[in-house]
Amino acid sequence: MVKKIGYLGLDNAGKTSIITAITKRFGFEEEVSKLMPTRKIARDAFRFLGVEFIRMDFGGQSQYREEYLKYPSKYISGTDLIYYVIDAQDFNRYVESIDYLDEILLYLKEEREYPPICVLFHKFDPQITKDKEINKRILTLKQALTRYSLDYTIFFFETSIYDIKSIMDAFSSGLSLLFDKIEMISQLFTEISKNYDALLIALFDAKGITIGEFYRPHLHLREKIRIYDKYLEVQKKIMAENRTLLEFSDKFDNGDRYSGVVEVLNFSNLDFYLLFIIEENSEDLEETVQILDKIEAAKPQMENLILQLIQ
Ligand SMILES: Nc1nc2c(ncn2[C@@H]2O[C@H](COP(=O)(O)OP(=O)(O)O)[C@@H](O)[C@H]2O)c(=O)[nH]1
Ligand SMILES: [Mg+2]
Repeated sequence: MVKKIGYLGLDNAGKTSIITAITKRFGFEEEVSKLMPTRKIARDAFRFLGVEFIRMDFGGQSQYREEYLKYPSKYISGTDLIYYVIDAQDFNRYVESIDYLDEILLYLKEEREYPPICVLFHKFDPQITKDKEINKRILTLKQALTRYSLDYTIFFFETSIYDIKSIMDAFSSGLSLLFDKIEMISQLFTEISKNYDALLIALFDAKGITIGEFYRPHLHLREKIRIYDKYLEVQKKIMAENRTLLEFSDKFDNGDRYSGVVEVLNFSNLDFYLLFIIEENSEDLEETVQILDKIEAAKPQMENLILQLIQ
């Protein structure tokens, strides 16, 4: 069964930029800077865990919005997952945006359709994440939106195209809602992490969608982003050089070093990328190498879970 994903929100909210960032993951800045307003609905397809998805980017100009709401059964019905994008910087249009969401959900409720809704407070750029005003405004919006949580599973994310991790996290979290057993992967990683004192264990599909992850509690966002950027670099290298494994070592801003390994796993002709990160023991580098080797022992279990997930 093909699943349908809808990106909805006002014009200029950033929907097409988000989709472009997800599709490209690196080097999308130039393309994003040249985007034109989306005309009506732009569709594309992708596969995740063996399932085919149709992604619909609903142009948000008022004339299109009116059209979708006039013929909702033609446009909005049958969506399995909705990403609703709000330009968090555009305070003046918050009300307009909520009204639009309101109408969409009103229609869906009448039809007894209850897709999960991911609300993205977008353009939450790195340099304004600490800004009091925007945080206060977003919080107020979230409070207003909780009224939908009686009927809908609704999740909130702060995203920015200047933080690709925030985009991929929101996307992956949304998709994971459509796969029953997917949380077993993260649970397994939590178990494994106890044996190796890992900083991070993550599994991505070839397109960079997170299938499961474990982070050591209290690992700072700054460090997560640092590791993710490094991962993207390593994945790119693996693909360019046709490798199946790459070990690397890097340091955080505070000087602490970490070591990691990315391994390509292949099941049912699909490639998966396993990322494993530990702190480096500077006195005993041999120990670090041994731990990275030991992660191999956990692979059969992981393989088993992944095979259950692929549809
Ligand atoms: N500051 C900032 N601008 C963004 C971000 N995402 C998109 N934009 C800009 O917002 C504008 C509208 O983006 P677009 O993707 O076309 O919006 P759409 O109408 O919802 O598809 C463009 O000028 C983008 O460059 C973001 O995360 N931060
Ligand atoms: Mg657009």
